[in-house]
Amino acid sequence: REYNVAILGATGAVGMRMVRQLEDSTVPVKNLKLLASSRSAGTKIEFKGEEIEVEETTPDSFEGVDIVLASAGGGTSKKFLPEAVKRGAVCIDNTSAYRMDPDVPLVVPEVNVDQLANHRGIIANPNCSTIQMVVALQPVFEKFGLNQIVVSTYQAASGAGQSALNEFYGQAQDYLDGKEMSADILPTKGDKKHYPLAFNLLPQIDVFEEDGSTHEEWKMIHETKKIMLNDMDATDIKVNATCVRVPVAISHGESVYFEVKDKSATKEDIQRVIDQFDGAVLQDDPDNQVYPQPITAEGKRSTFVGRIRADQENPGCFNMWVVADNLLKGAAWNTVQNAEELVKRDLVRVPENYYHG
Ligand code: A2P
Ligand code: 11C
Repeated sequence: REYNVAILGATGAVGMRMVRQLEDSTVPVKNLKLLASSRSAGTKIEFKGEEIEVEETTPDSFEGVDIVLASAGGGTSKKFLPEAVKRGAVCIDNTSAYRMDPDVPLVVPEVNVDQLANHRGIIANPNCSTIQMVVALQPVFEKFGLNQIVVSTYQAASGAGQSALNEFYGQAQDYLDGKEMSADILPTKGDKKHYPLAFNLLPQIDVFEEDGSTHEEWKMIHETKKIMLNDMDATDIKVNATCVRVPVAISHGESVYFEVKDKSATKEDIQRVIDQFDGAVLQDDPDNQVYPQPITAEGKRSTFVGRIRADQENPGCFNMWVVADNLLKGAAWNTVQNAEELVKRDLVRVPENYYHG
């Protein structure tokens, strides 16, 4: 069987990569529709040697579509995905719009691919910083159990979209030219003040919650629990996050500190289970200065792990450093990978009790 696929947000930083990841995937594509807003209707994008014209999205755009890959912002997903499901399309949504909905599986294939079978028309793709952390931790969790996770992130500008990345490049250029840097987007479009990222660090990703955490930190806590424990409020694993935007274009870094249940686990055990896990690549050789870096992770589908150390003062506790391309494993690839898994499992169909919103 071949599938009619639509990419919603095809002109964005993630959408453009979805086109490339789909081109290089096992999903048999009969026809590809590229959807965006009226701003970019008429733009042409190449897919498998053919130029495809970008169309303005309307509810009827989804007529005859089997699979939708969406990354055009939460509001756009809320507006159009129920329309797509109603018309028989299975949607994989890279926005945060449906992630915490109990009727929507939140899937990282290496961790909880079985959840795909429960879909009712919408599958959610987690936040980029959550995805790479759970890929690195899942083999540890499976073998040794986990009590708690404390993570600090070093997140790239591209996580905030193509326009934020362009703003960051402009700031760097202005700084080097001796001009004053301006900021209109970062740290986040949704807040009142804006600060330059170039030659700076911004300890704010997304808006603030009442308790002083940012929404990005909230997502890392609750998405991790939903993916690893199938319950967004589970207390079996405690999660604590601090999220920071760093002046890097692509690939997020994370310093992850964790405590396992099985205190007999050694550093070598942790290295071995990560090394053997699909989707994770161990780059951990301090003698030869081998460790993951954003510039070497960029363009790759894997999650890279290194700097694994046992905390000498706390038995069963470890540090590690995790890097992945936030636009690929953190977004476009994880979405296309979910589509591949749906196809493999013959799950590209909308059930009768489909998602109504
Ligand atoms: P457009 O190019 O027409 O603005 P990014 O996350 O990199 O900023 O990209 C956002 C993506 O979402 C773009 O493809 C953008 O299209 C698309 N988009 C934004 N708003 C809408 C909308 N209301 N309807 C459809 N697509 C939208
Ligand atoms: C960032 N992690 O780096 C965000 C981007 O919930 O899908 C992804 C937001 C999301 O800004």
